[in-house]
Amino acid sequence: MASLFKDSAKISAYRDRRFNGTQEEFEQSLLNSTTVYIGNMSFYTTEEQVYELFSRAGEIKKIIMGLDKNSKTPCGFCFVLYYSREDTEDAVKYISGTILDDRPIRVDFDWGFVEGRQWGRGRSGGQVRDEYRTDYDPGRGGYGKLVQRE
Ligand code: GTA
Repeated sequence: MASLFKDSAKISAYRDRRFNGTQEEFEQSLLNSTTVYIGNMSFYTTEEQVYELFSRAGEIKKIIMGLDKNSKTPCGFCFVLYYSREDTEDAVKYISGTILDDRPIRVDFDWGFVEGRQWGRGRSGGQVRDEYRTDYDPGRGGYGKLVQRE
């Protein structure tokens, strides 16, 4: 069956500012990659839970948990690497928006894992979005870091 995901502009709204290449190379990577990014995870979700859910889409090569660069503890995202493109597309199609640890997770195509990408890029060590959040989210450390500093 022909792939439903032919146009990279439509398959991911995220642009990694640290991707070392042209826009065209970035888009090609998204279309061919066998890596997905999982967002909106609880800090308490384990690699075993991720494995259990994402192996429903196909055989997993590797899971890389996203970590706070200061505390080295999970900070609410991860990368799942599959062997096949079909399984990667199935993960985005069928698992995105499903509930893991009481939270709707977001599954996004990713250009590919390289060393260093497992660390949160926010000033406080976690993810950028957790710097600016103004809501109280007990699964992600309470209030956003800027609100906590006020
Ligand atoms: N494939 O959606 C994604 C994605 N995200 C959000 C992060 N990564 C992603 N990969 C894919 N799809 O390896 C990857 C990164 C990195 C790791 C940690 O996860 O490539 P990060 O989340 O700490 O930092 O990354 P990143 O990616 O640099 O964050 P970005 O794009 O600036 O902002 C993320 C969110 O924060 C967005 O929702 C944005 O709207 C919000 N945000 C950013 N700046 C502000 C601001 N000034 N005010 C309010 N909100 C802000």
